[in-house]
Amino acid sequence: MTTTLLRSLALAAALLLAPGLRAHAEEIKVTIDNFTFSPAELKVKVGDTVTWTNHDDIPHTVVSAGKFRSKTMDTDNSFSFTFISAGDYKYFCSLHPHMTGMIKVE
Ligand SMILES: [Cu+2]
Repeated sequence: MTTTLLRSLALAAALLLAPGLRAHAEEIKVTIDNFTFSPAELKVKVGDTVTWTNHDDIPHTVVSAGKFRSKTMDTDNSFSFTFISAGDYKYFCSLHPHMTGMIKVE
């Protein structure tokens, strides 16, 4: 067996033993339009980054109590957060608390 092949096998074994580790985390987009987060509920994996972009012509925020808090986003402004632990993250707009969303991180 060649050294290269052995290295490949070792790498494959390491990947199999560490299913939680992924080479490429994803970037997921949530849009804010007409006072609505879309999609309102989202499933992502640990390590993924979610970016919210405000398409309304009035300001909004993205707040998850104790987890993350954006600045006030004017039109076309964005806020990103990388989820490093699993769980359900309910969030809302602090300026319009009836605007709610959920990120499920697994
Ligand atoms: Cu708002």
